[in-house]
Amino acid sequence: MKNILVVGSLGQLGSEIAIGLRRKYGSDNVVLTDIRDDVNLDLVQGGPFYKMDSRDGEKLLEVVKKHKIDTIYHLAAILSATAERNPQRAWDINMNGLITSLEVARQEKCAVFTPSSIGAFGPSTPKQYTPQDTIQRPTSIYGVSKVAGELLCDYYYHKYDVDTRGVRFPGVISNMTPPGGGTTDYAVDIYYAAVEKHHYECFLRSDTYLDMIYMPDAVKAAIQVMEANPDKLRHRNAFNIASMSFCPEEQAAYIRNLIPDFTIGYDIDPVKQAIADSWPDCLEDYAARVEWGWEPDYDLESMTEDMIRTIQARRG
Ligand code: AKB
Repeated sequence: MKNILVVGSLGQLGSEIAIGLRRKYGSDNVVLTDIRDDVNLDLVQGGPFYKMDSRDGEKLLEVVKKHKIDTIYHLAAILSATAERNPQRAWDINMNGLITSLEVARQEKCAVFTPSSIGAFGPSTPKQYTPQDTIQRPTSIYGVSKVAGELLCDYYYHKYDVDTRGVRFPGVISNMTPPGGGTTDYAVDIYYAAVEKHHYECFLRSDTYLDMIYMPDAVKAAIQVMEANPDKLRHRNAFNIASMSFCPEEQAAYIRNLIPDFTIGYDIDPVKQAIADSWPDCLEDYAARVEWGWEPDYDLESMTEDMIRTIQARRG
C-alpha cells in the first residue's frame, strides 16, 4: 500500500496530480499540503489536508510520521516570470522547500518526485531536439533553481540512497486550476480568451516555439516515472518528456478550426519573451521512452478540441 504526500497540492500541477493520485491510491492514502486552503475545496475537504509552508521541516516530518508516508511529490515552486520579479524569494522557496522535503525523505526513507522544467536549459543549449544530457546554463533564476534542484536530487540519491525521480516538464496546459506566473501561461489563457472574446493578445512573439504538454499526459508522466522499475532507470531526476511543440500562430490556427472568427494580436512582454527565447524549441525524449515507457496521448489538435469543448461546456 502506498502512502503519498503532495507538497504544494493546490497549484496548477499539484491539484491535478493530487486528483490523479487520490483516484489511483484512494483519498485516505494521499495526504495534501499547501500554503493556502481557500481554493479547490473538494481537494481540501476530500481527504487529509494540512495548511503549511513547504519550508517548515518540523511540521513536514510530523505529517510524514503520522501518515507513514513512503512517497513525497514536491510540487511547491515559484514559476519563471514571477521568479524574475523577486529572484531572492524564488530561490528561497524553490531551493529551501525542496531540501526540506529531501531531508524528511532521507530521515523517513521516502521516495521523492520533483518536477524540473524546460526552464533548466539556456541559450547555449541546442535548441532543436534538445538531448537528455546536454549543456545547461539557464539565464533565469527559475532555471538556475531547476538545475540546482536536479543536481540536489541526484546528490541525495547517490549520497543517501533516497529514491529521487523527476521529469523536465514542458509548459503545462490545463483547464481546472489556472497556472500562475509562468512564461508558457499564454498557451492556457488563449483558450479562455478564444471562448469568451474570440480574440487574444499574446505576450510572446507569433513565431516563439516551445514544448507544451496537456495536463492528463503530465499527470500520467508524474505517476508513471515513480512506478517505473528502478533497475531500468539510467537517468533519475530530470527526464526530458516531449509531447508537442508549437508557436502562438500555430495554436491560433488550430483554434480557428473550431472558432473560425478567432483573432490573435501581439503585445510582447520583454521579460517573458527573453525567457522564452532562452529555452529550447523542442526536446528529444528518447531516455524517458526507453527507460520507463513514456508516451503522450495528446497532440495540439486533440488538446485544442478538448480544451475548447471543456471551457465551452462550463460556460454553458
Ligand atoms: C513556466 O513557464 O515557468 C513553467 C515552466 C515551463 O516550467 N510553465
